[in-house]
Amino acid sequence: MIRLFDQHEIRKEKELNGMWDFVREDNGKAYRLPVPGCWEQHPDMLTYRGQGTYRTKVKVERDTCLRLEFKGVSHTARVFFDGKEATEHYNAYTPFSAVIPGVKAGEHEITVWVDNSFGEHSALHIPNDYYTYGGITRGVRVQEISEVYVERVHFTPECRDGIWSGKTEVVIRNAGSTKASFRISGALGGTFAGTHGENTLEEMTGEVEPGGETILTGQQSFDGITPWTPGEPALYLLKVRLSVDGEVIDDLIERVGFRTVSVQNGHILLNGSRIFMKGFNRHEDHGMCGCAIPLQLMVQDLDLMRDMGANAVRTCHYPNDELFLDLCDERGVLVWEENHARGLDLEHMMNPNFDIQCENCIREMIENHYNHPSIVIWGILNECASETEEGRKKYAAQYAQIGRMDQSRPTTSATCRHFTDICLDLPDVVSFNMYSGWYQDVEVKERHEQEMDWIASAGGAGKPVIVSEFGAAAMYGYRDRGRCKWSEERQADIIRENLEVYQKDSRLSGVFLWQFADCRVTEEGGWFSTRARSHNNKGVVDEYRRPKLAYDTVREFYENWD
Ligand code: ADA
Repeated sequence: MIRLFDQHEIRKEKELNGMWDFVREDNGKAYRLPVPGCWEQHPDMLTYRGQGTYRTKVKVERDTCLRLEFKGVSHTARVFFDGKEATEHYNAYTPFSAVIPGVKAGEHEITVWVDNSFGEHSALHIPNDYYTYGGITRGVRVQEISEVYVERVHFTPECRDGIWSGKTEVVIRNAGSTKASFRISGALGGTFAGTHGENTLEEMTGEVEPGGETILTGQQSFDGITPWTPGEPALYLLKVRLSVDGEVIDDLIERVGFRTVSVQNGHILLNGSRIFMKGFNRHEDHGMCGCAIPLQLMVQDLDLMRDMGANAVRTCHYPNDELFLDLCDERGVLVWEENHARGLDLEHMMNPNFDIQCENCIREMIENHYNHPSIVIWGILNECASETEEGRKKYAAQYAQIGRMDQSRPTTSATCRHFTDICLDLPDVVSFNMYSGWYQDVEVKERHEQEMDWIASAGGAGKPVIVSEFGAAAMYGYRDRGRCKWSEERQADIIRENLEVYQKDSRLSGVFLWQFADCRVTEEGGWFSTRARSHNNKGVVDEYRRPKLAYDTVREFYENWD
């Protein structure tokens, strides 16, 4: 399963999830591997870092134009169709596609060369305090499209005096060789839970040059709308149809929610009402399947977070699988989604590939995830070099890119450059990571007040503030009546001491515990190579989702946060 709802009634598509042929590049050994999946799941490849090639066949019933879509390949892919290169892509965490016109009926081969190696070529996937797996790690689908087709639909809800309206932006592409005139029609139908009367979209017409794209934008009000809120996450299917010469030749269905997000007087507002995010940081990582997490285990994660009283999740430190975002939309979970970057100092940020790899990640994240009502804030550059002038230029450029693409959500970035950060004036929301009681043996409240005073003096005055990370480590199953560090008791104590302070601070707009589950880290290089078990052990559940004592501590606070 790639999405929780069908995205087409006209366009034919087929998921290519299943068993693919795979050959390791280092030793030529052949395997049959599941897609989606991580090659580290196979006992021969537990720590394999390198390259390999996946192969599968597709059968096409009629001459057509094909669109291949990959939701995630870790971390670099080169895609070939019948041996001819169709596209390439860097970054495990964003979707990409290839359009192949003029495909004849019959059987064809799709080949995907995959690389998860580190080096100068990779500015974002580097040895880090999480693991870069290898493989086709998210869903794959093949679609038969017309040469003139719907590339993307973005929906921006607005509310004035209680009347809901929306801007619908439709991108039409032309993979053919002749100019085409087209018509757009559509409707906004029934909520996820039930059915309201259909709101018909106002029709639009346009032309698109061969090899080009045309963007049409419509704005209209809608009747009988139920807003999307955490308590009642009403969703609507937005169906767009494309006609040429009077014939409907393509369509695209998106699922949207009517909600607005804004910042005002130091708070974050959803539909004009203040929200407080009680959240977890969650890596896409699981002891059973690495980063290729299936729906069942995504559901379990959200059930456990909800059981602890959480209402938010931060996709640390990269864009997440859309299937997970679909679940958050349906459950009313608030999402902080961020581009791919963790702890990159200035030397890493000056890698010649850094700017373009970040720019592509942000563009693909927003282009593909724009319509998810659960995403209420865009984050960038977790703990990167925001204390330097050169770093500031890059932060500013990335916030500007987000501003050009999406004015409907606030921005933030989690800093650890305490007292030295020179970028707090740039985002809409200021966020900081603080490990009082774990990395710093300090009095929590005193250190928190110092941080809040500094933020107000260093460009953050009047802005909402989020504690984006706090927590402590514990080895699952290690109990100690002395409550020593690494025991479950001490982890629960430190989390309690932090939550006691944050719960009393009405200035805050959210707290995100580090972290939901233990996750695998990279052994090569860096301070994290000393991590016990080659895992980041700060989860309140371990990598198999077995709860530690802190589970109940978090629940005690999150369930009773007024
Ligand atoms: C940082 C970082 C996290 C994780 C954490 C830790 O705040 O943002 O990714 O590495 O520290 O566990 O030390």
